[in-house]
Amino acid sequence: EHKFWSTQPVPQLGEGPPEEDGYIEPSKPAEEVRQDPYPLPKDFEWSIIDITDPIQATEVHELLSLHYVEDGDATFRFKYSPEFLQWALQVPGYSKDWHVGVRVKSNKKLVGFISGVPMLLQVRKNKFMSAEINYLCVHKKLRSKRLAPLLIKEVTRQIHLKGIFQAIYTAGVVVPTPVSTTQYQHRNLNVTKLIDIQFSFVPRNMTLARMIRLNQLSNKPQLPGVREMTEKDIPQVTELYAKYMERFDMVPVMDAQEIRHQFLSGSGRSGTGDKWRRDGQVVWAYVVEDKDSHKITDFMSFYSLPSTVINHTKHGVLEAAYLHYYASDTAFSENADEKGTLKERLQGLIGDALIVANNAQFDVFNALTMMDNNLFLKELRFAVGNGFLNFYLYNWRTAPLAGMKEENGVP
Ligand code: YNC
Ligand code: MG
Repeated sequence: EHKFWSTQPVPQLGEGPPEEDGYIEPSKPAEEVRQDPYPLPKDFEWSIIDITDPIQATEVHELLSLHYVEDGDATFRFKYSPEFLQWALQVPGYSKDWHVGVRVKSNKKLVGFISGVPMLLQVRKNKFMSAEINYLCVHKKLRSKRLAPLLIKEVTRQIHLKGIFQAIYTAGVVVPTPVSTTQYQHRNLNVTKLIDIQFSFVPRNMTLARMIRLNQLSNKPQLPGVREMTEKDIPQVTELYAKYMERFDMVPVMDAQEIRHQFLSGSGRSGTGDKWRRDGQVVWAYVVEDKDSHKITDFMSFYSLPSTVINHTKHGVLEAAYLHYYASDTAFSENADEKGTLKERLQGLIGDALIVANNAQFDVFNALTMMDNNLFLKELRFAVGNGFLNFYLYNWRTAPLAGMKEENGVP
């Protein structure tokens, strides 16, 4: 069935849960890793991409803009900006060698890509270095020629050469074997445009006017003490992130430098301009500061990932914000009662994310059915989409992970 995946160190479909968590095949010393690149068909060549170079970042952007992930009926296609790709691929400790391109030999055109970045991952009781794999893409004219397995094997080789033998990745498609499956949820912001481009529909027994009114948001964030995150917040956010993430079974472990990168980098931050949006801004991060103690009690963030609206005359782009990390000390603070339950608190916190995103002119706010998101998705008027996102681990066995925290048992 799966000619490629059946040869790889991943749990095969139908395999039961393991007795114990652990690797599938052992690590090996760098000398025992294959030293030369896998051979490509004769018209193509490997090309390590220098993503710091704006020209090469633009080449990857252009490949993905035309050939990357589309929704089920080919109405929308992700349009990652060059700034986004630079942000996502230049995480602290990244290796240029893990940004692997395929070019046409004769004219050097970029026709294939895959990337890895390092990530310290905690899966249940185990913490290990891994590579996060993303942006696997092959030009539409070169599909079904088994180039994808070559890209995967080549990036795997590069990662092995750096002494890392586990990976994490997500995909809309099902291959052997998801460790967790989540669904996209969408919160309409610009209702009129979303209806125009047939992203959303006016339900029976509803009018456009009523739909607009129901989705109306305040013009300013509501939680007392909410403000944009700054450099000074990094130590407290790092600590709050670590503590909050203990609630979940699979999480990236981040030090202060990585927290800075995730929340305070991405172009446009140092620029002046619009309070809610700056040119080329990729990520938005807000904290809540307690007015008496000046402690950071909560934070939330989202990033900008537009999609091309395929074949639409009026609207070329869907401006989408995606929920990134968030945390609240309500989950474990002793006087949590004063602030209400975690459910109430997250509704306020993510509600403010919606307000900030709306002010920054996003059309829609997306989230996945994971983490504590079931505590606010329905109340904040998110609606289930038709896209799934499967999570995968390479060379690591663990029992299936729950998509979301159960509502029961949450303080
Ligand atoms: C996919 N998305 O099953 P079998 S997500 C994994 N993830 O193998 P060919 C995929 N495997 O079943 P095409 C996959 N898509 O025969 C396909 N496959 O064993 C498998 N689309 O290869 C597939 N981007 O070259 C089959 O297929 C084999 O020409 C077929 O190319 C596929 O980034 C693709 O959706 C996806 O650009 C490149 O369709 C192409 O169709 C395309 O004949 C649009 O390949 C864009 C798109 C994928 C987004 C993503 C995560 C990728 C993870 C890859 C796996 C990483 C493993 C860990 C490596 C590091 C290990 C360490 C240490
Ligand atoms: Mg192919």
